[in-house]
Amino acid sequence: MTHAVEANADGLIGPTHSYAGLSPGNLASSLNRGEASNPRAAVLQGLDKMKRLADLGLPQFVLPPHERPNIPFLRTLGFAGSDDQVLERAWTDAPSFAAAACSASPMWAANAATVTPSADSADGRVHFTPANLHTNLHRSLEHEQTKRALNALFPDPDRFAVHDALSSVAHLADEGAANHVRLCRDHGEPGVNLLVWGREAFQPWEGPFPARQTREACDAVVRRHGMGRSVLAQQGRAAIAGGTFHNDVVCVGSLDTLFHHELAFEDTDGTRDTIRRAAEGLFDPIFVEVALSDLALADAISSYLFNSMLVRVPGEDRLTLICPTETRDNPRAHAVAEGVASSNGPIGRVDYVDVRQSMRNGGGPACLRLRVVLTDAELAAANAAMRLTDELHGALSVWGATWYRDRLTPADLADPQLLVESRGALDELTQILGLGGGFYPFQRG
Ligand code: SUG
Repeated sequence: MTHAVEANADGLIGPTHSYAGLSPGNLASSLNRGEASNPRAAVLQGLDKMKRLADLGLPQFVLPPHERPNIPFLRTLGFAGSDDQVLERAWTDAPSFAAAACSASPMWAANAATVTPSADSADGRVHFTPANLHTNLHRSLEHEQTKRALNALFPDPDRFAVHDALSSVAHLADEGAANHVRLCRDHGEPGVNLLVWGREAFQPWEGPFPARQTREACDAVVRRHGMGRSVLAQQGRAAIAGGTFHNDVVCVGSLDTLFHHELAFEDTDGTRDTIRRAAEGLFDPIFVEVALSDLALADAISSYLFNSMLVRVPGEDRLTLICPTETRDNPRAHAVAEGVASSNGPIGRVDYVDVRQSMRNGGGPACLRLRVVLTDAELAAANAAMRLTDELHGALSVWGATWYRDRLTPADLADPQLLVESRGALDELTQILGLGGGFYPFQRG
C-alpha cells in the first residue's frame, strides 16, 4: 500500500471580510447582514486554526485570498474610468453587484473544488475540479482565481490535474467538496466517494431556499476525474428547507466513519446500504448518526456540530472531532459531542476552535479547509512555499495585523481606500508566498 496523508489547504481570509447577507438559505449570513465585521480578528483566527492542525502533525497549506473589490468583474458590467471611478459608479448604480464584487468568500475552501486522490482516479493523478459556485453571484466569481491558486500549489501536471470548473449554468451548479465525503480504510487505499446533490437539473425545484448542487454536476465530476467507487445520494429536502445549504452542515466523514444528522439524506437507510455495498472488499463503513430527537436540526445548524474537522491525529487510534466553539456554547450540541467522544465509537476526542468571524457568515472549521489526500511523493511535489510552518504562521500573522482593519461595515466596502489597502496586502502576500508578480489581475496591469 502507498502511504498517504490527508493535507488541508485553508483559504486565508481576505481584507474585505464582511457581513453583507449575500447567501439566501445560509441562516447565519442572513441573520448577521449589516453587522460590522473584524477582518483582522478573522484572518488571525483562521491562521491559528491552521496552526492547530499543523501542530497536530497534519500537512497544512494556505490558499491566498482573491482580489477584492473585483474591479475586472465590475468592468464587465460596463463600469468604466479609473478603478476608483468604477467602484464608485458600481456602488451608486448597482449596489448588489458591487457588494458581490467585494466578498471575501473564497476563504471557504471546502467550496474551492472537488478533489479525487490518486488512489481513486483512473489515471493515477490527483484531480481537482474548481467549483463553479453558480448559485450565488458573489461565489460564482471565484473559480478562475481558484484554479490559478490550485495550479500554484500543485504545479506538476504529471501528478496533478487541475480542471476548469464545470460550465457555469444552473444545470451544473456545483459547490465542490462541501458536498463530497471520501471514506476508506486508510488514506492511501482506494475509497468510496460520497457525492451529495440537492436537486436534479431537469426537474423543477420547489423549496424556500436554493438547492446548490445538482446530481448532474456530481455525475460530470465523477466522469472527468475517472473516479473509482462513487455513491450519489440525495440531500434531505427538509434539511435544505431548514438551512442546510451544503451537506457538510449536517455531515462529516473521515476514513471509515460517517458522522451525520438523521435528516442529512433524503433516504438514510438507502444511502447507507449503497455505501456499504460500494465499500465491499475494501472496508466496513461505520455510521455515527445523531437522531433528531437528540438534536433538533436548528441546533445542528446554529451550533455547526457537524461542520467540524474529523481527523486522525498521527499516533492516535481514534478520530478527533474539531468543532467550532459555538458547538460548546450550545448545551444540546455540546452534550451530543461529549456523548460521542465518551462512547466506545470511532470518535475518541472533541476539541474546539474559535473561528467566530467566519462562523457568523455560516463558515465553520470544515468550510475553511479543502482536504487533499496526498502520497508522500505528491506531498513532496506540492509547493513548499505555501505550506504553513511556524515561520509562515508568524509572518502571515504580522502581515494580517499590519494590513487588515479591525472594523468593517458593509458601507465601508465602498471606501476607495479599502481597495488601496487590499491591493497593498495582496501584493506583499505574493512575495511572502513566492507567487511571483501577475498572480492577481491588478498585478497584470
Ligand atoms: O457559501 N457564506 C458562505 C459560507 C460557505 C460555507 N461553506 C461550507 N459549508 N462548506 C456561503 O453561503 C456569506 C457571505 C455574506 O453574506 O457576506 C457566504 O458567502
